[in-house]
Amino acid sequence: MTLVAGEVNRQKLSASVDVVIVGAGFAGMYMVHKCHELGLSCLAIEKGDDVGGTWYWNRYPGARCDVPSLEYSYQFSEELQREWHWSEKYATQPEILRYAQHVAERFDLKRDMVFETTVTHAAWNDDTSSWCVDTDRGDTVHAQFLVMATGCLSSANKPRFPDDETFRGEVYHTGSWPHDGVDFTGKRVAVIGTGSSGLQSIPLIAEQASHLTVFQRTATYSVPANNGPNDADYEAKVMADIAGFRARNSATRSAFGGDFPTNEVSVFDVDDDERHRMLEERWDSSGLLFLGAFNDVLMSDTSNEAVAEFVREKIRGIVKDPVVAEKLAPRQTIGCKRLCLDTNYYGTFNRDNVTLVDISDAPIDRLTPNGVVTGGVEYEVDVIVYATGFDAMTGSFLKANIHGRGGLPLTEAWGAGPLTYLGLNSHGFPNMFLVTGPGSPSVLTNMIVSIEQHVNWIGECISHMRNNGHRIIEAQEQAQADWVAYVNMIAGYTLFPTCNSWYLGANVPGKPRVFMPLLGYSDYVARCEQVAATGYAGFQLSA
Ligand code: N01
Repeated sequence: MTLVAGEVNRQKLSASVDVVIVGAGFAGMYMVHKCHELGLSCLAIEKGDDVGGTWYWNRYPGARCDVPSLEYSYQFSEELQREWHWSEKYATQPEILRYAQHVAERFDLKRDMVFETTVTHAAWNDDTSSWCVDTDRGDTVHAQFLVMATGCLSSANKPRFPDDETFRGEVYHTGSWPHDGVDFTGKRVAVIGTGSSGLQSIPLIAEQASHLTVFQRTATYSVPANNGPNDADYEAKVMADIAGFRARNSATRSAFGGDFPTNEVSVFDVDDDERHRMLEERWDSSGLLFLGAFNDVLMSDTSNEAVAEFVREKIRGIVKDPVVAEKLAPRQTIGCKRLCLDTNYYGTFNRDNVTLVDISDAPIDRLTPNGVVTGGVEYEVDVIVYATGFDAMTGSFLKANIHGRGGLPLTEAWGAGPLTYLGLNSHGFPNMFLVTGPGSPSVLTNMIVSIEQHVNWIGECISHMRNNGHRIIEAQEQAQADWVAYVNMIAGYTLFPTCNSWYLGANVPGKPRVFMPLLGYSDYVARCEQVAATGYAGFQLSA
């Protein structure tokens, strides 16, 4: 057990602090730092045995970030930015985890963290105006503020299949990977799921396994990562004006890629040759910003289809077997589900030891002791890898068993979908802040930028409360209703609601179908600043 924080911190679990923070990923870490800056006592409670959050759990082969490493890092400390060097354009999971550990050591964050501890219940007490937080170790800690820094993609979605308990082989989920890794050498492996995690792991598993069978329910659009070592000249240029670089990125809709803005031209403003040239240019170098080749890709069906067909043609060019290529060619709106970045994903299906099983029409019927049955065929395997994603954005909040005013369970308050104001607080849950909660741009942005913006806002809000004699803050019901309507209205202008994405909760059976993130980072930041500047309009502040 690596209880680096030591038993001293454990004693705090029976005490009172100003702020309890749930989670020690990038959000929880920065929240601890913010509390230190503001002189607030705090305690972060983390299930894992170290910091890192999503990068602690997702250790599957090939795991790496799809936002360029020079952007996927904290910006609160100039020194930190200058002293850390990323080795590749897109950082690997181990390197990002090392970065998280470095930050925790450098800013002495672990002195206010406890590990290997799970929050099992959090309840607001109206009499004391404080939160009472219980853990699986039997501790209870009291705090004025509860900050949920649990991450948007941290509650694994592991679908159940009939007779799945009978399978005799090894079973893994990409979002909860063994720390010692998995050796697939000589094994027959099944991967279920072809989202980002599947696409990153499939090429590497195929290199090791004796045979890999990929079960695909929905084909996925992916563009080449074109990864490689970080260019030292480019890094030097960025560092020469790091503040300007960060400001340009923060001024965009997604909080990254400020130096490669969306071309302000529609797909059909240019002729076929020019369109093709522009898409080729982005295909070769832009990663997720491929979709920024034109400004209406996610606004117009016909524009979207032109771009989608370009990618399908690429797939047909890469995959030698035309039947397999057609199965891999997605049909839904491009960008509606998160676009993926890959290294040799489609090409992996040219290997003799890889089979693609399309389960779009015939779902997995059941598991047997020896493998997976679909369409009446049993595929015998030694290992099953679930790359089936997450109960995104709400899963980890709801799992924490939170009860607000009058004992109101969060599961009930959010029964028809998450309700928040600014994605930061929910009516009925005073003094509870959500970091990158539903209703904020979160997963549609560079997450670290959004995390810092939220933590900064929360820190300023707490300071304001302290300076003005307020003890309680809570979103007003009407402001929250208006905000939820606004988030939906913005999504409704786009093609985002047209497919079964996890943004809509459509990947989890029974989850309410609601578009959860807000589109548009820079406008959102302006709104948050305006709310703060007008004395926290839309919130009820009381003594
Ligand atoms: O999960 P996903 P993920 N039977 O939900 C399939 C971030 N991320 O872990 O599309 C059969 O995207 C499901 O099928 P369908 C990133 O934001 C980032 O890959 O629902 N199949 C889908 O193919 C990403 O978007 C990085 O029809 C089932 C797959 O499982 C998010 O995390 C890396 C099924 C799940 O795909 C989630 O990615 C990794 C069932 N019952 C992740 N249930 C980078 O930074 C689900 N599926 C690069």
